[in-house]
Amino acid sequence: MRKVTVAAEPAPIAIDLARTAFVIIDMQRDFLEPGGFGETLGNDVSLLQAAVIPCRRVLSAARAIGIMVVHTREGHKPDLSDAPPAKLERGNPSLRIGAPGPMGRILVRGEPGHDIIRALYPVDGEVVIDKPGKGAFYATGLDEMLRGGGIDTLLVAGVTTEVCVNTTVREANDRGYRCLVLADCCASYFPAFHDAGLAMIKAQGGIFGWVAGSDALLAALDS
Ligand code: TIU
Repeated sequence: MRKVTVAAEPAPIAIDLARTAFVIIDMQRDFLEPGGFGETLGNDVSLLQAAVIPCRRVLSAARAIGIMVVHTREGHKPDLSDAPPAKLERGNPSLRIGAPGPMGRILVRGEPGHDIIRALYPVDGEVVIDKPGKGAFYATGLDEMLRGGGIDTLLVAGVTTEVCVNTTVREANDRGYRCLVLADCCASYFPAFHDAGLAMIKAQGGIFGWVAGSDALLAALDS
C-alpha cells in the first residue's frame, strides 16, 4: 500500500497506509440516539449526528483501500462486574448504567442501545473492541492487536471528542502510536469541548497528535 501525506495541524503528516488503522470510537446508539446513555446524562444527543456522514465517507474510503478498520464500543458485562462503583454512582442520570431503558439496559453489552449505529455498522473482517472504560486501550486487547498487525498510525474518529476520543488518543500516544484525529468525524455534546479537545491534541507541536478535516485525508487518499 501507498504512503500519503495529509495536510494536518500542527504540521503535515506522512502515513503508510499499510501501517494505519481507522479507529471509530463508540458510534453507538447509546450515545447518538434518544433513550440511551448519553441522553440519560442530560445531553442533547442530536449534536453527535454531525460526525456520522464524515465518518461514513472515511469508512467507505478505508474499506475501498483496505485500511484496517477498528470499531470500539463502550459498555459493560450484564452482571456489571467490569463497571467500577465510582462509574455506576457518578452524576445524577435519569437512568443508571444497567437500568432498563427504551433501547434495553443502559450501556450493557448485547443490548440494542450498545450496538453501533446502522450507518457505520461493521462488516466482516473489521475489528470490534468492547471496552469498559473511556480509553480503548484500558482492559482490552487493542494494543496487542494493533502491534500484531504492524500498525503505527491511527486515524481517529467518533464520540465524544473530549471524553472517549481524547482518552484513547492519550493512551495511544503513550504507547507510541501516531494519532491523526479527524475533526469533523468527531463530535461532542458540548461544542466548546469539541473545539478544546482538538486544540489540546495539536497544541505544543502536536503534544498528543495531529488534527485534520476528513476532506484533507480524503484528498490525500485520492492523490
Ligand atoms: N464514548 C464516550 O465518549 N463516552 C462518554 O460517556 N462520553 C460522554 O461525553 N459522556
